Amino acid sequence: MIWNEPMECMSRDQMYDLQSRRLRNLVTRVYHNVEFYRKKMQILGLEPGDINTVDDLVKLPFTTKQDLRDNYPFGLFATPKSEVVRVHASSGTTGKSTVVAYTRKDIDIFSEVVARALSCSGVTRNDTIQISFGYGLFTGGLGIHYGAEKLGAAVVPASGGNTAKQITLLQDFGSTVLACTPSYAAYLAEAITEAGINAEDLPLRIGVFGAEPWSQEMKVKIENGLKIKAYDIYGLSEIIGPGVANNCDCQNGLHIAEDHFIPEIIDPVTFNQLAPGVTGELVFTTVTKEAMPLLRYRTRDLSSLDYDPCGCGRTNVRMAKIFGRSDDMLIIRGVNVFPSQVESVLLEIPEAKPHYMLIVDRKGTMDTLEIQVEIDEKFFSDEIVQLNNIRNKIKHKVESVLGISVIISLMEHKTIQRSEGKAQRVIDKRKI
Ligand code: DLL
Repeated sequence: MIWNEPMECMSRDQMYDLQSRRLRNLVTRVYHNVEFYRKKMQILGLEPGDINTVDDLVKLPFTTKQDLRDNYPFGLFATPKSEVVRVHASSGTTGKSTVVAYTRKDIDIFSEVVARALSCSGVTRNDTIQISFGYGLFTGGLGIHYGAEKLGAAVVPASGGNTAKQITLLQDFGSTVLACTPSYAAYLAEAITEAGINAEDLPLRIGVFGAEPWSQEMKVKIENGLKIKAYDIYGLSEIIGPGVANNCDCQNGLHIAEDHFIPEIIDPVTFNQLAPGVTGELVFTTVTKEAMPLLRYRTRDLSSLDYDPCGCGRTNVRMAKIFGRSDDMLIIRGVNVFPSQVESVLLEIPEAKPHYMLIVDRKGTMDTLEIQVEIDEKFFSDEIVQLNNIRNKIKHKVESVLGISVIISLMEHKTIQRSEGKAQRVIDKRKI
């Protein structure tokens, strides 16, 4: 079902007009209400009247995570604090966390875009959705919660962790939809099998997974393990949280809620806009948010845009599945390596389980990449020859894709830490 047909299926011309109108309104609001934006625009010699259509976006300054940090906690608010009804924050592995805020209308928009995203994944009011994203400052739990309620589904607010309890809830409450990170879904699939439960006996039918990059091969492993159809939900706290974009049944990219978030793809070095189909950094301008709207926010996520009509009937632009962030990219002996590339190769190998770690180090002047990967118990053996064969097979495949030599360490069942939220899959000892 298409949740909001007028907004999701309008003509491209109508979308252009709507976005342009909303953009004009946004620029006027931030110019008058946020000193940070007024100053940035003044430096560029810009006044609100200079921005008339979406084509004028390129004149506007970018906003970065550093800008949010510099204005920590509340410096970018565009409304009085009394209008704010909720705040979220991202933990941030480096530096201070970034804070985001919502007015009541912002929460309505958040719920609306999540309801759309869930509908896009085939979720209906007849479903029971188990939300195993963390509840708290992270936007995953509460964000999906409000959207699922708006849709009318029955919400089981399980939050993250406590895997035994999650399985009991899946069984006893008959959850038909699971929302969590893909790495946790892979862990749950394994735990269900270990508990002697046949996934086919569970009513679960749909998975809504996101908050971290995951490969097509990981999707297949999870779908087979849980006997469900999996959908990709994308978002980031700075823009609103989950629900910025979602796959439809055609599974050919994620439709962006572009009446609220205008996307651009830029070259991260020249900052020029890139044409549809070309991969670059995703940038969003939030045209309807009240408390903390952002102009041209640089996400660091790498994707491309596709404006071609989609078989599902939605006309909203699609972004390609994110394969990584520019800051996730490892440079090993001068070669660019994305963890998701390694994941794709590993999970094509039947003996490999979806649990792995990349350990980057430096011996002398030489970078090294060790890939630790768990092997399915069925294939683990006391015979060194057999293990060597598996190791060589993996090494050969990975090296032919990455173009650099790697060290493969086969790991026994459960020796790699399982994740309940976003997985941490890289240890770069060069930085320690
Ligand atoms: O992860 C919001 C979210 C919650 C999205 C639940 C989906 C589901 P942050 O913690 O601010 O917000 O992290 C945002 O996570 O810039 C991407 O790098 C990454 N990310 C989010 N969704 C996806 C996805 C939430 N579907 C950052 N595929 C983003 C790949 C994703 N990466």
